[in-house]
Amino acid sequence: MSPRLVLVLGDQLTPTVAALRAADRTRDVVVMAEVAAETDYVAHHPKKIAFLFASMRKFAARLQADGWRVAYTRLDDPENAGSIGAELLRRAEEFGASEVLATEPGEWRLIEALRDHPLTVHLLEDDRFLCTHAEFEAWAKGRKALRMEFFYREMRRKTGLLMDGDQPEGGQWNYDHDNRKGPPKGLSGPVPPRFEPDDVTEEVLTLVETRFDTHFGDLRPFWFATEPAQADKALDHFIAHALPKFGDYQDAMVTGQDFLFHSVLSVYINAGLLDPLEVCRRAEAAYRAGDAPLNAVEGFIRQIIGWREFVRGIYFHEGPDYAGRNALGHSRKLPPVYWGGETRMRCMKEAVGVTRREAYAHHIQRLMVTGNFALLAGIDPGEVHEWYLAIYADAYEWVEAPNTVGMSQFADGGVVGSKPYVSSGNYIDRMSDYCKTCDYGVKIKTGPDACPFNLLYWHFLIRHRDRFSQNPRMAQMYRTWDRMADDRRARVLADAGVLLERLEAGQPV
Ligand code: FAD
Ligand code: DLZ
Ligand code: SF4
Repeated sequence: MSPRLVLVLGDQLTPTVAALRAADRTRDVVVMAEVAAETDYVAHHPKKIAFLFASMRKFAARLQADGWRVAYTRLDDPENAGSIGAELLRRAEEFGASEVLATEPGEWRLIEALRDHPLTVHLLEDDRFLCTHAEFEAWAKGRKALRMEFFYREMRRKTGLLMDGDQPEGGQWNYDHDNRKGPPKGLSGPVPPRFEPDDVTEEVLTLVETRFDTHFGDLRPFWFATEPAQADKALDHFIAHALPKFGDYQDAMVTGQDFLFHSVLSVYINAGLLDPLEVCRRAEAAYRAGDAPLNAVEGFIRQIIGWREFVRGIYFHEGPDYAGRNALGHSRKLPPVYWGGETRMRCMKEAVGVTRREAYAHHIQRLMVTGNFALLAGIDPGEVHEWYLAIYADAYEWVEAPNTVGMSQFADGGVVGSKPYVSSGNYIDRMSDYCKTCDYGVKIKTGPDACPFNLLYWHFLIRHRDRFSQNPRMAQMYRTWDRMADDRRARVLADAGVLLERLEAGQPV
């Protein structure tokens, strides 16, 4: 019997992934490939590429040790065919194979490439998620609006996580109202464990240093886990040191504190080094043992079995055109500040700074700083989407696009969220210490020193008045605007216009 090829992509590094489970190690050949088509379709952060290549190489070695035949192509292999599709063709010829077993990729782009491939590709559903495509469709059917909160309750029931019989632990499904604390002075969180690069990782770092030196982001110091045992240590460390405060300070932002009480586990979960359900079970065990409070553990579990599964469901439910949507018709170019360009805005400097250093920023930095600014300034959501997809180590389209195009930019017209996440500087001031050292004044509402969020907030609401003024959750803001004196309103809009012109001209703000 001729062998079949078993495709394992860079974010499918799970020994029990569907294609490996369906394969026969005495017959089939595992195909893994570092290819330019994947490294360059957006200019990924060098730390992300290094993390994936080092993890892929170690995963391949482990499969070989377990008795699999693995055809692994390195990026600098002279025979490298340059894309996943072309590598499959090359390996098919080499091994006399005509069929491929593949776990469904997390991007429509690759799904379509595999569906249209000249070899016979058997696409198997990726069952590393809690909710299957069929279950999501069944849940979504007949609903006017898809809302995370109701989906999340289904996932709690399905997994039994934090359940007390058929009731939610503690009597409430969601403890978010306890999770909105601003940071007290001097708040600092534990630093996630750092893993010294071994020889395999060092070799990758040298390769990435030479091949991707034009990509935005610092490669070194490189400290990510690149194998499951290390990722497991990172999980243990989070549960012991950060989880207890995760809830309280989930929305907080502090200068120089890159991680606060966040887990920094998405990079490992999304690539397959950690199992999401196991992560949740460990968090629940900490609660049951009395080591972490309910508001923290519920909040954390909600992010994983709620938001993470929900956005994935949306991505596949909405279809291949999703990432290209632009419901608000925004078209401005992404300004240089996103690539580290000069700025007077402390919050943007901090959020872009950690992104450059670590290929990471926590949720509120992504949503309420860089995302909020792009939305208020009317940046083309396609450009915003490409930025997030490129520069975060945890970014793959299935999770990044619904968060960016949907939650953050409202470019899906309200599929993910019922209202846009927009705020003036006030919110950032409440949740961070940034404004204290900013060149702009968060309390200043007009003029050259006015916080840009204050100006652009009103500009956004007014230019989209037709769409949002009837939204019950936004009506209050329109009433506030309507009560302002005419000359004040004219001044705000004129000053916002000046700011937008500066952005348009590529000048720093
Ligand atoms: P924690 O705060 O510790 O949260 C725990 C876990 O919950 C995360 O590891 C992650 O697996 C999950 N999670 C939390 N929020 C979300 C969410 N909204 N959607 C999906 N999973 C979530 N997350 C990604 O994994 N990849 C992305 O490309 C990505 N892009 C984003 C883009 C924008 C504009 C926004 C607003 C959010 C994005 N997120 C993305 C969601 C979230 O910001 C990250 O999952 C989180 O910051 C990862 O850091 P952490 O592991 O420390 O998370
Ligand atoms: C993100 C990425 C990068 C940078 N490089 C590779 C690669 O060389 N080979 C590979 O198999 N996968 C890579 N990936 C991950 C894929 O882009 C990812 O599997 C798809 O985007 C689907 O989620
Ligand atoms: Fe950001 Fe405005 Fe605060 Fe400055 S004043 S840090 S621009 S929110």
